[in-house]
Amino acid sequence: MVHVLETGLEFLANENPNGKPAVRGYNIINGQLTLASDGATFSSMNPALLKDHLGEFPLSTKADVNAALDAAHEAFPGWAATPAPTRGQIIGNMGRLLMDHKDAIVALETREIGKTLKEAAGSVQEAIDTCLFFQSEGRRLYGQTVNSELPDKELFTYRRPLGVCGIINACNFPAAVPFWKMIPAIMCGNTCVWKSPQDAPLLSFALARIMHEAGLPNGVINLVHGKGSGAGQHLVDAVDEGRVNKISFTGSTEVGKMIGEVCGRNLVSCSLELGGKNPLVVMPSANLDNAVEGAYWGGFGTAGQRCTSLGNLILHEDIYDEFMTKLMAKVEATRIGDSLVHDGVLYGPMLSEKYAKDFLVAVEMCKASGANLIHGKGRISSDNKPTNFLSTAEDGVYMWPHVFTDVTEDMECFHEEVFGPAITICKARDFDHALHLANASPYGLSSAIYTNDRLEAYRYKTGIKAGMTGINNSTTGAEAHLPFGGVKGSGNGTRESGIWVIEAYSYWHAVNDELSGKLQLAQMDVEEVEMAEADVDWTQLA
Ligand code: UN1
Repeated sequence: MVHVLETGLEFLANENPNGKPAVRGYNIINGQLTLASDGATFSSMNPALLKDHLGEFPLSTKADVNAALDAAHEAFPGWAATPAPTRGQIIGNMGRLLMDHKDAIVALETREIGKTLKEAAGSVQEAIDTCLFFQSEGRRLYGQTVNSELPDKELFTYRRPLGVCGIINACNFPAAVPFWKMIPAIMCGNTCVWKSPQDAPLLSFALARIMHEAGLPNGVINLVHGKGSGAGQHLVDAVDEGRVNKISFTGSTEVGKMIGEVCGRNLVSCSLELGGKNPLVVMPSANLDNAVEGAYWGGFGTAGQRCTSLGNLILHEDIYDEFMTKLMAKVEATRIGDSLVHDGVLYGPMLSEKYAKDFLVAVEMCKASGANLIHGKGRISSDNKPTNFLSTAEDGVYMWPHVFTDVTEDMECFHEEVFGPAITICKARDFDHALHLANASPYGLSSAIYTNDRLEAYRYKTGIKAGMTGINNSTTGAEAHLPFGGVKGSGNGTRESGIWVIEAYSYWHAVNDELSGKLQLAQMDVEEVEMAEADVDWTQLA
C-alpha cells in the first residue's frame, strides 16, 4: 500500500476512441491507495461516448467500508483537536488547488457524466466557493459567552464535532455536492467516509487526491467507491452498528426515507437532500421573454438532471398561448450534443445508462397519466433525432426534450419527479389557483414565479411551502453561501451551505464555570428582586 501522494496515475492498457487514457482507480483509506478486499471492480464510462472507458474502480465490500470507518475513527481525536483556523487553512488550500486544476477537473467532469463544459465549470466553481467560504469560517466557528443568573459564575457555548460522518452523494453535481457536505464537516472537526457516486468515481478520486495534496491528514476523509446498494448500504448499516455519528445523503426520496429511519432508530443525525417537483408560475404581468428563458433553462439545462430542475410549469391562462409559442420555438431549436466536441449545446447526454433507463420509464408514466405529449420522442437515435442534435446518437445516451401539456392535479405525473429533460405544464385560472397548484405536489425543494406585480410576488413567497424560491428567476441557481434544502418530500429540513450547514455537522455544548467556590443552585439560590411600592396615579396624566 502506498500513500495517495506518492504515486502518479496508473493507466490501463486499453485504447479509447478519443485517445484518452483509462486509469486504475483506488479507494483512499487512511491516505493509502487500496483495492476492494475481494478484488472486484466496476467501470466508469463516458455517457457521451460509451466506448470511452475512464477507469476501473474498486467495488467496495463491507470489509472495505469497515476499514474506512476504522481510519475515520482513529483520525477523529487528532483532527477534532486541530485548531479550527488550521483546519480552515487546509480547506483554503483545497480551494486554491481546485482553481489551479480547474480546467482539467471541469473537462474530466464533462467526460465522466456528460454535463456541458459550462455547467461542469459551474459545479467545480461551487466547490471552490465552498472552500473559500469555509476557510474563513474556520476563524469564526463562534461560540457564545452567556450571563449566569448566579454571581461569580460564567456560562459558555461551544460547537463540537459529531464524530464520523458518512457521506453519500448523487453524480449530477459530483464536485459541488460532496464539497457542500465534507467541507463544513471537516471544518467543524469531523472525519468522513465518503461513498462516491457510482457514475462519477474518477472525478471523486481526483477530488480526494487534491484534498490530500492540500495538507489533509490521513484518515480525515476516506473514499470508498461502489454501488449504492453495496458500499452505500454498508455505510448506512454501520449506523445500526453504532459506528457512524452522522449521515449526509443527496439522492432519491425513497432511499432518503430508509436512511432517515435507520438514523432515527439510532438517534443519529442525518441531512437529507431529496427529490423535487419544482413549480414555476408565470403570471400575466411577467416579462414573457424572460420567463420563457427561465422555464427553458430550468427544464432542459443539465438535461433536467438537477434536483432543482423545473418540474411543473404553471401558466396563467391569459398568457398561455403566447408563452407556449415562444417556449416551443426554443425547445424545437435545442442544441444537444457532446460539449467536448460541439460549441453552444444546451445539454449533453444523460448522466449514465441507468439515468436514461429511469427517464424513459418516467416518460411512459407521464403518457399513462393522460398528459398530452406535444414534443419529444424518447431516446435519440440516428433515425429519430431533433433538428439541432449535433453528435452521433449511437455514441452516447441522448434524450429528446419532452413537453407534456394539459397536466392536472389528479395525474401521477403532476406529483412524480421526472429526472431528465421533460416538463409538465398546467394551466391556472388566477393567482390563487396557481399558488394552490404550486403547493399541491408532495415536494418542496425549489420554486419560482415570474411576475411584475409586487403583491403577487410577496404572496407567492409567503404562501409557497418550499426551501427555495426564485422571483423572476428559474428554479435553479443556489449560491454557496445561501441555505440549500427543502421541506415536505424534499428533505428533513436540514440545510447545506452557508453558515446554516454548520448546525448539521456540530452540536452545541453548554459549559458552566462556577468560580464562587461553593455550590450555588440554579433557579433555587437565585436572589429574588422585590418590587418597590410606589403611589402614583398615572391616570392623572391621561
Ligand atoms: C443538485 O441538483 O443536487 O441550484 C444541486 C442549483 C445548483 C445545485 C444543484 N447550484 O441548481
